[in-house]
Amino acid sequence: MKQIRIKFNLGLLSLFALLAFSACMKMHMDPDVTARDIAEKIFSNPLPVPPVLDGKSAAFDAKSSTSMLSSGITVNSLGYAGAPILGATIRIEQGENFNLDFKNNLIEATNIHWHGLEVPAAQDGYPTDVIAPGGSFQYSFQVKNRPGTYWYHPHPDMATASQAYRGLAGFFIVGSAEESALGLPSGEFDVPLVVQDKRLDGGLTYAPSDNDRSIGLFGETVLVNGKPGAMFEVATRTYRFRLLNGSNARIYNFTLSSGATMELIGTDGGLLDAPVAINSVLLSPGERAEVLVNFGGLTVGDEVFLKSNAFAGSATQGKQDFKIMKFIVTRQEDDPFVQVSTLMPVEKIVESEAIAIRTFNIGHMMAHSGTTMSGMIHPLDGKFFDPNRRDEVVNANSVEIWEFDNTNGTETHPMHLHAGQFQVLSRTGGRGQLEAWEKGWKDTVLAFPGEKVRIIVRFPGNLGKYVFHCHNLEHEDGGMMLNYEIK
Ligand SMILES: [Cu+2]
Repeated sequence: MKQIRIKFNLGLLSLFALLAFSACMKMHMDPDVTARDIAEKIFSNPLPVPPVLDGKSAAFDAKSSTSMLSSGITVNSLGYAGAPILGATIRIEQGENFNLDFKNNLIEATNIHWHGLEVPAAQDGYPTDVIAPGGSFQYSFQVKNRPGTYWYHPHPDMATASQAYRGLAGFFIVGSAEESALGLPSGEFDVPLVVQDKRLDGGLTYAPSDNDRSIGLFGETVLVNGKPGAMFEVATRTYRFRLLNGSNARIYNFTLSSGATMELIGTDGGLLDAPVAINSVLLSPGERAEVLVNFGGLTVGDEVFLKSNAFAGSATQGKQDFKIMKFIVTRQEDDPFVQVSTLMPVEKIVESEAIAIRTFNIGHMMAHSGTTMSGMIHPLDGKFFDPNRRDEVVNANSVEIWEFDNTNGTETHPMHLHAGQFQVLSRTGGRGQLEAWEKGWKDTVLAFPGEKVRIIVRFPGNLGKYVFHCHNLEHEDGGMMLNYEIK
C-alpha cells in the first residue's frame, strides 16, 4: 500500500516544534519502540556467493520470484539478473564504461541507484526517475571511482525500503591494475558479504508498523548473501571479506568470535592508504568495510563466527551480542598472501579549501500520532522530501563542509550523500572521535544521538539534481531526504 506523504510548511513546523520534544520523550519510554532481538540459527546453510557479471556490457532485469532461504522457509522475494533474491556482483575496472540494459519485470515502478559511485544525475536513480513495469532503461556511465566495494539497489520515492527489503540489492566492485599489483586475496578468497536482517515469520512481506516507521524495520533473522544460518568453508589462509550492511535499519558491530584482529583495508570509497588492525567495525545501513581475516593459525575442524557485539549509543538497538555466520576450517593450505604495509594513497581534502559550511539538523522529530502522520516523524533540517523543491545548490568542483547535527536527537541516522565520496572531518559529542573505518573515503556516515558529524566533500563535475538522506530506509521513505543541485 502506498504511503501518502503529507507536505508540511514552516508554519506547521513551528506548531509541531513544541510537540517534538514531548514526542521524543514518549517514544523513549515506550518499551515497544526497540529493535527486535536476533534469533540465532543453526549455521549449516552453505554461504551463496553471487555470480559475477562483467559491467562493460550487462543486461538484466528485476523480477519477483520465490526463494527457498532454508529448509522449510520459502518466501516471495525480488531479485536481479535471474537471482531469486539479491543479484549478480557487477565487476568492472576503474576508467571503463559501465553499460547495463535494464528491464523492469516487476509489477511496480523501480530504478537503480549506484551507491557510492560518481555518476551523472540522469543515471543516479533519482527518486522520481523511475521505470514503469515492463519498461527498460539503459544505464551507462564511465566508472571514475577508486577500486572498492560499491553496491546497487532501488531508489524509488517511498518504495526504497520495501524493494530493498524484499531482496533487491547487489555488489558493484571496482578494480584496477594498481590494486591487482598489491596481491590481495582474490578469486574465491575475495568474498563479498551482504548482511541483512529479515522477518521470516511474515515471509518477506514488507508491512511496517508505525513503530517500524519510527525506528526502522528490524527482523529476527540475519541473512548473509540471502541465507539465514550461513556457513562458509575456509582454508588456513588469508581472506578478503567485503562487508556490506544492506539492512533497512540495523547496525552491526562486526567482530570475530575468536577474538582475533582483522586488518581493515577499505572503507565505502575503496582502499585505505595502509591496513589497520581492528577488533571490530561498526557499520550502519549502507556502509561498507573491507577486512583481511587470517585463518592461518587454525586447524581443520576449527570454527570461528562472524558476530555482532553489543554497542552503546543507541536507545533502540545494540543491546545484544549475536552470531551472524560461521567460518569452518576444512583444509590446510599454504598462505600465498604477503602482508602489505601500504595500500593506495588517500588524498586528504584540506579544510582551508572549503568555500562554505552548511549545517543540517538531523535531530528533531515530529509528533507521532497514529496513522495520519505515519512515517512523517523524521524531518531533515525541518523539511520532508519534495522532488519539486531545490533545497541546496553547490558549485561543481567546489569544496564544502557539511555538518549533520544530531545533538538534540534521540535516534541514530546514517547520512548518505549521492553524487560522490566525501571524507569525515570530525565528530563531537557522543563517541567524540572518528573511527578507524571513517578515515578513508566515505559516502555514508553514522551519527548517534548527541553527535555532530562534519564531513568535507569536493563536489564532482556532474551537473544536476541529487539527493542526500538518512539511509535508515524507513526514515528515508518517510521523507528524511533533501535535494541538492550541482551547478
Ligand atoms: Cu534516520
